[in-house]
Amino acid sequence: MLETILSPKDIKKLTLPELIALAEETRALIIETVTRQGGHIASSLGAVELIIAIHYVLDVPIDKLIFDVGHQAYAHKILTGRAAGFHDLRAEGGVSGFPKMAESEYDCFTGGHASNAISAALGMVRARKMRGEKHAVVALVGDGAMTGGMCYEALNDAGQYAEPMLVILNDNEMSISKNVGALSAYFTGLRKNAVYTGTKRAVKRGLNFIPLVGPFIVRGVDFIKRVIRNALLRDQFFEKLGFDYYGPIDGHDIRRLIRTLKKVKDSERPVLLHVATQKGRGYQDAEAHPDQYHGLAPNPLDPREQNVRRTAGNGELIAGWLLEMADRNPSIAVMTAAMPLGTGMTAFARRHPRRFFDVGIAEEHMVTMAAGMAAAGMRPYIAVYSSFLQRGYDQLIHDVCIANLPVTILVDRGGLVGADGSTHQGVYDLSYLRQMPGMVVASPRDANDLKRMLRLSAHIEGPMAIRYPRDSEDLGERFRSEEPLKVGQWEELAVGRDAVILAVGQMVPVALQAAVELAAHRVECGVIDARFVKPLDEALLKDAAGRYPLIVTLEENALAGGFGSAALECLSAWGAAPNVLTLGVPDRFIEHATIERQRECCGLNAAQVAQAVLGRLSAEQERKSD
Ligand SMILES: Cc1ncc(C[n+]2csc(CCOP(=O)(O)OP(=O)(O)O)c2C)c(N)n1
Repeated sequence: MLETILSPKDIKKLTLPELIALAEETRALIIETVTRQGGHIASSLGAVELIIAIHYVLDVPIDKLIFDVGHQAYAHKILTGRAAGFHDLRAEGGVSGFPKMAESEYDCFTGGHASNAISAALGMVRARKMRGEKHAVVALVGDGAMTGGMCYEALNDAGQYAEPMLVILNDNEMSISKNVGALSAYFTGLRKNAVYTGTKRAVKRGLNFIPLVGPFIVRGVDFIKRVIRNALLRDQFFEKLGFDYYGPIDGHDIRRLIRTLKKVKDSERPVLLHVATQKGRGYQDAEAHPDQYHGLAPNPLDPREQNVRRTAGNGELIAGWLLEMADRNPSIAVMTAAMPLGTGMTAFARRHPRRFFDVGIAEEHMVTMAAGMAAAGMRPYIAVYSSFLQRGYDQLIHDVCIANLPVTILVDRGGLVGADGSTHQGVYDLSYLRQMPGMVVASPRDANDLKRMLRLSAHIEGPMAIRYPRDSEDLGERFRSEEPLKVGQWEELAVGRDAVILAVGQMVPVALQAAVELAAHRVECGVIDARFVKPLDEALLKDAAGRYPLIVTLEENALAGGFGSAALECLSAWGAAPNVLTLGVPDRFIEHATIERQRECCGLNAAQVAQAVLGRLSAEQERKSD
């Protein structure tokens, strides 16, 4: 049937049994594709019927459908003309893992980060009014995303604006892990209310069977139901915010979804429709372990195996060291914004449950909460992905740095991230973190250095960020050391003569490899591990500027404002003018592909770095001979 669905218009022609069959086919395609390509399987499986019903009732793309995060939108992609290309999901040049305006007219807003859909929807509602248009605007938001403060800023604003818009709360009681917080408990309470709704439905069905008078009684019951509903719901949270609340309804019952959506679609007021779904629906393993099946890495083999692999990485290593540090130091506490699994912190949470906090998808709150903790004498560690830490920029400056509080930020997924693509790249952190006075910014070349940085963090009397990728290359015995690190101290790993590469973090192995390749061209290239992006090792930089005719900076971070800029700023302050080549992520968004390919697109693999150095050296030679 999928082959006949070229656009949502084709869905509207289907009968209920056909819609149910379509859901099964869509689900099968998602399972088949994602277990091969990787991606957000459990969230997408939970939203299949909901998305079919939405497309059945609404008229997308005239009506606007905005997905929060967008990781649950695979069925939407499949049903909006992208089924044939779906096999390439998240691969280079293939369908993106998130809604993308550049990819399809059916994706009216680009997604990836959580809790922004209601704001975007309200923007569209206001645009609709100003432009005198008429169409529906729908935001589909998960209960996990509803732990993010932006949702409430938007609801507060939308409620008083009182223009029609529909917020669908897709409640599966899960964020990536079990959802947290008082509001999550409140939603669960509402779901339990469904018993009340279900009882009424059963009574109504029974009454309809009574000859002649039955239907009249039913109408009377409908009236009473409305009265009871209003009485019960009048003091509810969403109603107070200015939204009419409907639900909860079963998010896998297409008939019910269609009926309800038809009812609320033409409402003259803001409506919140609460839909109960099951994460991972239809895929046994994912239903049983929705957290582990939230996102899968590409694997043509067995998804279960990769889940074992999923938790191993720098985050897990850090959690192991940190829990030992916390055994000895009762001031250490760890927090995460809905990412205990991804950041590897579950082991810490198990060992020190009273000193571990999952705050929900609330990075801004988390940073300031850590500041509060530090101000009250604790040593908080924040475990966060680089791209999500962007949410806490002001809080870092205002709440952490100005008071110089000892908050350590474990910046995971620093650098290029692969299949998640442009919304998740961790390539801005070195730039924005190094702007902040007092912040120590460190990035380890391998796991051994990561451990040394973590140890150092315990002795720093101010904020420190340790930035690392999910996995680091093992550089082997030769580069291993247990010696305590000193803030701002770099290390010269290879001495050369013609050029030196100052490399940061995961670029150190690349620099070492590039130096080997350059040696084959009879270029003697030194390598310095610039493990502190702030403060710089000014003494070694000055020394290198005196010894080497060419200084190359190498980072998996935006060139704009990154480590290369820091080195140039320093050199220009001294009035020294050596030949400098800065290599890093260019000034454009890097789309989904493997990390290797993304590196190549940025000119950052070892062969390309070697070529760039050769190019610059020969250009220099030509200039001199002119
Ligand atoms: C700002 C931000 N922080 C963290 C994440 C990582 N993340 C992606 S999905 C998700 C959970 C979302 O839960 P929910 O909205 O309930 O959707 P579900 O997966 O349950 O369908 C999280 C924490 C993110 N995308 N954006």
